[in-house]
Amino acid sequence: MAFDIDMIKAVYAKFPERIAQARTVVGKPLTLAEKILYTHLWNGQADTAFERGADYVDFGPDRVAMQDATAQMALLQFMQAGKDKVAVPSTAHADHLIQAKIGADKDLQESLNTNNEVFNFLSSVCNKYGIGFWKPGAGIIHQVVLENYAFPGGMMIGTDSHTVNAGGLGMVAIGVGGADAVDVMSGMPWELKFPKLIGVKLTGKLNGWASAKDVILKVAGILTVKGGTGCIVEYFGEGAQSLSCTGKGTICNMGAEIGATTSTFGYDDSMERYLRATDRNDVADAANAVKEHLTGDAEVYANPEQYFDQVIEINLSDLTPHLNGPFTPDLATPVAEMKEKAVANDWPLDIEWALIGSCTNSSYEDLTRAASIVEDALVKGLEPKATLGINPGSEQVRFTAERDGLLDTFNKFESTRIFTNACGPCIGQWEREGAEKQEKNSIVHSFNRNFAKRADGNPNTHAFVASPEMVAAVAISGRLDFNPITDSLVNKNGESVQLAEPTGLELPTQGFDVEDNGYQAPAQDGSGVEVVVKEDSNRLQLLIPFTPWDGGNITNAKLLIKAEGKCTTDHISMAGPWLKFRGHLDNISNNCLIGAVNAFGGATNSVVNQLDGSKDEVPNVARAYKAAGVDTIVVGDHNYGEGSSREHAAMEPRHLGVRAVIVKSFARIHETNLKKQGMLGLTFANENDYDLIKEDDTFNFVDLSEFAPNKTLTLEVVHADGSTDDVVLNHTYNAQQIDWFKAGSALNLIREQNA
Ligand code: MIC
Ligand code: SF4
Repeated sequence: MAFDIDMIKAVYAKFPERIAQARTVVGKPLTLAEKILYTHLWNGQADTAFERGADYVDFGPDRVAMQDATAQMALLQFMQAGKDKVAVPSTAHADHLIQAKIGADKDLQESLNTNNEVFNFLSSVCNKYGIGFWKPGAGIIHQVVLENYAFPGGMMIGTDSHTVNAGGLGMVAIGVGGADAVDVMSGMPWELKFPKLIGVKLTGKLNGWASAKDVILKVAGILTVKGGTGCIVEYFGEGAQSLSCTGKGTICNMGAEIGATTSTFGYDDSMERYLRATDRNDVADAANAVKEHLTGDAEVYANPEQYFDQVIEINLSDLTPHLNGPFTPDLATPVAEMKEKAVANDWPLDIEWALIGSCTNSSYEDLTRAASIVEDALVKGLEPKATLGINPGSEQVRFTAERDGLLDTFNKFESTRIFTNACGPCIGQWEREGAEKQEKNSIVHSFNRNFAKRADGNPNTHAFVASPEMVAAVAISGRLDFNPITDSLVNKNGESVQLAEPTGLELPTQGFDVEDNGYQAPAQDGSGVEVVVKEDSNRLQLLIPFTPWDGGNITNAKLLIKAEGKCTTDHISMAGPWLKFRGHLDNISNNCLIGAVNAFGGATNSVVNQLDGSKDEVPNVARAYKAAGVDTIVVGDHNYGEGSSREHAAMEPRHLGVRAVIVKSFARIHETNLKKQGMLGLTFANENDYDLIKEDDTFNFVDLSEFAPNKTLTLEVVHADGSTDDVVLNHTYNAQQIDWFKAGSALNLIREQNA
């Protein structure tokens, strides 16, 4: 039986009427994304058609998901909201804080020892406020959500950018910062700019070495890391229906890498099979009863150009495996072209590590396809040249894979390491031997992100993203440029052999099984539960509200850093070793912008303190300005804040005295996080004005008292020689968001309202 089945039935009960009404106001057939959005309006029935990409709309999501590294901050904020219980079903998942080093059991025990305080905090907060808690080892948030909570036609938000994974089960699931989660858990509306819609028509059928992963690797190559910004991507067509449910999850998951608000697929047989296999006949039956509402209207899919803002068509029959990278997930290379491209770019060809896992590709099907390659290699007398590391997605997947002999197969390669059911190397929780030497090297993995330093902290590790079966093939060959379709390998008898095409099982033939899934249900009445945050803790710190706006202009501000090129949330607030401070704002602020490249000189974590001319690390300089009462600004390039939902990337600069972040363009979640935390997130009206900003400039806002929706702001830039430039700045704040700025943060406003 499914969790929260009554809630799901109640959602479906509203569908027929609300969708009919939405079709009337919109005046044409509806896409699936529109159906889900219009059925989840905070105000109930639609009475107006929203302008895509323009109107801010209040929604009422059905549920909230959080993971340990973001839940700490989300729940510290929720504790300030003055509520006794969460308003919608919510869960927290302990998955990010477990390091991969020796192997599952030892690593998990080590994590329990070192993160005990945080896990206890999460467990007790969840217990107190009615939140389901998935304990360390239970699995990666998005696999656990897909297995237990996602449902076709539902709307969910989650404090992790890959919440979008649940689109594989036909949801509109959106990654957000913790402050957004606090809104929904407090019973308030959740606001989103009505997204634009991209339709991806899939024809044909995957064959040979091509997999669902290659669909999104290709889409990423077409749309780039910012091509999906502000959009929902809806997949449809006979090709879409031919994909497994977890394969659809993989595609939706990596929609985060093109900046998409989310991605989704219409309800179909593959989803029904998955629901039934994961013990949710009740959800499948309920979904079947409203089936026509859980997919786009037929007219839409017949003439997509008339209904979507952009349409892409991919023929799955022609798709070949890809490797995306290094350093960015949109640098797509068909495997057949890798030889030439790698040599031309001087990418290291030898591979030492090949990693399978992450929320993107850790399903049962993924493991079976990768295992089929290993099995074939064993039969053909091949030994792996690289080490295979595997993180199963959930305890249910791991237990079943063990029962069915898949883990044994992987372990037949002596070097294989089976790590915990957790994020592990995907988020830098990987004690890779020798990484500190910072040698230039390449790795392949089935994860989604491959930003510099992300997996092992080494800036010279070139990480390439591929399907699990390709990762297995690369592990065996030890070569980045190995093309399993054409290349042969020499086995231990000196014979030349070729790997067979992968085969896999969509779902376990004997069904899933698990002994202890790692779930902790919350107390019925949590009022007596005590939540402990020790005053001297270096892991957890109660939040002190940010200072409200004083009504004046920000003047005499200094430049903390002008970041050049890619500046993702990994650059702004690095993960890996810093994850341990995610519940302690002051401590984690010591990683603020340490990965950003200084436009003046190209170094990282080295900026000039204009007060005394010295050079120091970014957080130190920020603290020096703050101590001297000098405001600061940060300047950045395109797609600033790409990647994660971590609101630390907004809270840290806020905590350290940064008042405005001014960039060429923002990634969606980060821009919202800045607004929520009472910061000014602004964009250059004229992109070239980025070039005007000098290291020793002084900045004066001149018209902040007139801060209003749809009205530009002006920044006076005073150069060291006394000359000035007026820079026009755009923003996307609506009236309520301006109130957040005025109050010092969105949370300050909630607190005022609940007082
Ligand atoms: C990631 O993949 O970058 C993370 C770690 O899951 C983040 C969340 C975080 O920073 O805690 C994300 O994707 O939102
Ligand atoms: Fe975890 Fe990696 Fe997925 Fe983020 S992308 S949730 S770190 S597995």
